[in-house]
Amino acid sequence: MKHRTILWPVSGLLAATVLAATPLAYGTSSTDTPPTASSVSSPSTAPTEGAVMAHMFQWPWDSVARECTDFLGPNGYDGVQVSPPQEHVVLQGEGFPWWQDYQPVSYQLDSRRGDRSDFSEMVATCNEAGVDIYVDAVLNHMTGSGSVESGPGSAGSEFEKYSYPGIYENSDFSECRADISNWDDPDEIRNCELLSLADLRTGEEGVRSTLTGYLNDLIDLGVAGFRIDAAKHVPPQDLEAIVSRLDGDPYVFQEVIEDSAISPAEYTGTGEATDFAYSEELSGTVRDGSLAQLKGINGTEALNSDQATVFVDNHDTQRNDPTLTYKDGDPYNVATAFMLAHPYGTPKVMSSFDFEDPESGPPAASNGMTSPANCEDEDWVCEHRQQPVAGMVEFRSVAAGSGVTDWWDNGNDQVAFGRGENGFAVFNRGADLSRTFQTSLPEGTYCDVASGSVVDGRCTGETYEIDTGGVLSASVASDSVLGLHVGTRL
Ligand code: ARE
Ligand code: CA
Repeated sequence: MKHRTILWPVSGLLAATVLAATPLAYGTSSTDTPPTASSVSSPSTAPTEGAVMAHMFQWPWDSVARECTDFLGPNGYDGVQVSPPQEHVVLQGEGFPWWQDYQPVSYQLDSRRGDRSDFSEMVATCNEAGVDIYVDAVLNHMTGSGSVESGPGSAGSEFEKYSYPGIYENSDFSECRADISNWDDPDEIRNCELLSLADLRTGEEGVRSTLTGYLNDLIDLGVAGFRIDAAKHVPPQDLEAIVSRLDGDPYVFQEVIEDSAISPAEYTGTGEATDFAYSEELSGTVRDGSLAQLKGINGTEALNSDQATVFVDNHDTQRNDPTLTYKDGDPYNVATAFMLAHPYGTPKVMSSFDFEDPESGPPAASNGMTSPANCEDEDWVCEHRQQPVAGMVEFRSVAAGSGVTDWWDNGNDQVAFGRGENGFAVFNRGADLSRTFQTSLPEGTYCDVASGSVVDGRCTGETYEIDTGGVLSASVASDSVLGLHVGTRL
């Protein structure tokens, strides 16, 4: 895997020292660990093992910057996926739906979330807080057919479908000008139109260099990586050609929804791929309460752990699929905490705006500019701040390098497992649970990170004792989580 730095297992003591000294961030622990494995390059921007990103869906740039400083950095989040920053269509007649942003008009950084200088300041502020920025990059297409088929876009540019003055002309778009209809045919999926969106000829040199120019401009501003939107609809060799020309070694993860025609494995030469099978299995199993079935969960067969980007829900599935979301409350937090505790994939925590209508956009001014986001405002859900979620971010980092140990389950709706000497967690979708667990943790008093954190040397949540034999006696309420790790041994 080219885009991943494998770090040496961090011992509990060392991890605790690192935690005490600095907020967790990409690269901060690399100076304290032996060299990276020789089979991979060592890009400074790639996530370390144990890294966690948050998807700050539709958050404006100023607000992301503040959240990086106030919460994401101090709580150990390593990166943020931000919504598309490029100029997009403005669909006033439809009430500025969130999805207008996925119809690029130009690559000027001027969107409903702010302009180029707001974007650039956000990147700098987040980087300062130890948080990387990953941009949702829409490379497959430009605008579609719909209520608005001509400009101006969010930066004022004029356009029509297949004509974007100074950027692309008619001949830059695929010959097929019809929607994908045969989803068993990879050529159609890649060379016809997804949702009527003008499909770029990504095999063409001019198109490739325009896309590379856009991404390199973002890298120049300090962006550390990209989510490649609709990657399944771009031939893998085209993405490989585009990404190979990028400056530095950005972290790349590609949105590929496995189907009968296309496997995410076709994309792993370029970066990670989204693991939708993992999401379905985790979300479905936790929803049904059958947690014991999660033993050994490892997502789609086509991807290894270090090739997979994992999540409980994303901005599409939370609207369209029978998946757990913030609307499910505690069980949703159990699912997210499990994902963070379990060593598979690179996890992404969803952070949403509250919605009833799946089409509606985030809170906005009358001109369509997104209103500031903050976690005191109930329009913004802030899943990333929920204690069982936020607390497990640090757990994942401390546990990096240790596999699953001491697995226990009741055959049904209660499970527990450790991460060697570094951590131990319990997940309960059943009745209140009281019992003893065998762990591999060193003796001591621990702060439960699912219920609180250590502030000025004191635990704001529950504390638990581990005896000399590693035994833990614990009570874990229904639909809750317990998380102990050596970074919060008191
Ligand atoms: C909107 C309207 C359309 C209209 C279009 C153009 O809804 O009716 O034709 O505009 O005017 C988002 C929204 C879309 C929106 C689009 C552009 O979700 O509703 O269209 O923005 O504004 C497939 C792709 C996958 C894609 C999903 C949505 O493979 O890549 O469809 N996901 C990404 C993003 C989306 C985004 C886009 C791509 C477009 O995450 O948010 O769309 O940039 C099976 C198949 C999958 C298929 C899935 C869902 O699982 O295997 O391939 O995903 O069903 O249909
Ligand atoms: Ca395409």
